[in-house]
Amino acid sequence: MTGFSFDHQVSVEYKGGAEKRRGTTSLRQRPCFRKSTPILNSAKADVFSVKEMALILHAQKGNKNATKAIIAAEYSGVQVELAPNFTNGVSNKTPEFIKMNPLGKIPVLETPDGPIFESNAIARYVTRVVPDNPLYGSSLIEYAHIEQWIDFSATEIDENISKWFFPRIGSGVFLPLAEEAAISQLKRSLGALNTYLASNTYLVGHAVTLADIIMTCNLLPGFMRVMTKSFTAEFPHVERYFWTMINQPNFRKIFGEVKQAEKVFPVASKKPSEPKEAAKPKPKEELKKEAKKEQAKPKVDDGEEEEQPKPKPKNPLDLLPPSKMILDDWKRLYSNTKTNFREIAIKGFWDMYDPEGYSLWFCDYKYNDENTVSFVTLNKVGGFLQRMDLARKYAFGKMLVIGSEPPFKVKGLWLFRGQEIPQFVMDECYDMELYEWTKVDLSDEAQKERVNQMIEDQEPFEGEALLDAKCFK
Ligand SMILES: N[C@@H](CCC(=O)N[C@@H](CS)C(=O)NCC(=O)O)C(=O)O
Repeated sequence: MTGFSFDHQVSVEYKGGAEKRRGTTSLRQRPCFRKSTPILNSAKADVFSVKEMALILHAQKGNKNATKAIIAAEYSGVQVELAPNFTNGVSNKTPEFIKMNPLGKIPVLETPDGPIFESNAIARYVTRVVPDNPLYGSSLIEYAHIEQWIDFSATEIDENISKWFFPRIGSGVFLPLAEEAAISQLKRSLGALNTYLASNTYLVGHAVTLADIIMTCNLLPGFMRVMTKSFTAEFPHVERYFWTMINQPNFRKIFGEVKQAEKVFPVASKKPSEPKEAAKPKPKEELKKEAKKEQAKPKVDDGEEEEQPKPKPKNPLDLLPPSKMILDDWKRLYSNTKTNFREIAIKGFWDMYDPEGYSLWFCDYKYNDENTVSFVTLNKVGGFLQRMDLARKYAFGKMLVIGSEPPFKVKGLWLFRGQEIPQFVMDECYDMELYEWTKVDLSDEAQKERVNQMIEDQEPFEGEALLDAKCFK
């Protein structure tokens, strides 16, 4: 996987004692380190030698994973020096590097007792070089909680941000459904983190620990590349936490000024997920030539096996008994009716409606009191409709943003193929769980009338003005 680097003006090379020794890359050759020094439980002299000498970190400047150890070193007073002239994609493919990390991934830390790979392990080592380092807590339970949040940030935050961001920059295959799933998981994790941070300034105890350093480094690519303000607004405590951490002097020194993404990083032009046009069979000779070319191509350096396109499974909704209602006919009628909407479009809707083949649903946003800013609320609804793109063949929807003053209420009406909300929509569109869903009871005339009013976006709606009405068709 390609690394995330941030641009900053601050050098992360560590000076002090290390400055004089730049150019020497093997700590093992240095006289003040004994081989197999048991650093963690060692006599103080050994610990001091690590503090006085620079540990060599093999990574390019700005590598997000490497910064975990660099910031931990800043807090701990440990010297960490970047290996000179490190070039991503070159230095980490040399036999010397592969000996240190068989995967050839960055970062690697050289210690007097041998190399360490995996950035969290490296950051732990740098922290534990200092006995009783407060970054690692002051009791067994604090230590356990620090480990808990480090694991959470790796598996719930970093993992999902990476699945969102990396395919967009061409590292890995971009698959819209996979992205939706990653975003949905990320939202769930950020929601949990947000709840925790509502009553906690830091992840553990009352000061910065290694858990905060790793969490912040993992959140950084998200905030800088894909998580725009309209996305993070839903997690105000995570926002407050992130900006507090990023503005701590030890972070600022490394990251400089961080700016939040104004738009989600666009997908690189190559779209491997799109089905290719049915190609004519090619002559054998041409196929052979292509196979040769394919072998000669340099492999993408993400270390992953290339995914083979799989035949698309049929959507279960296509297997339902045919319906007399043709969704496109309804959508066309809706779009083309400019006057006498009640008489033409609404009447037409009920004439076409097939209660066996379709179902109608009201939705009600669960967190209306958070809709305090009009454009954020509108963006939220707009994003929802965009993400519903996957259901275009099977759904029609109307979303109302209600009220002339904040907090705005968001309510909607949806027509879905089948008798239930389609499972793939529930699974793939994370917005679904932000709404309360109620099936329309067609035997209740009041509910039918509410359907009419929503389709028509009649104003006032339930006694209030409409800020906006958006249609999904
Ligand atoms: N889990 C590893 C991830 C390391 C990683 O993915 N490194 C990227 C750069 S940030 C890399 O070396 N990519 C090159 C490759 O995949 O060959 C860690 O935290 O250290």
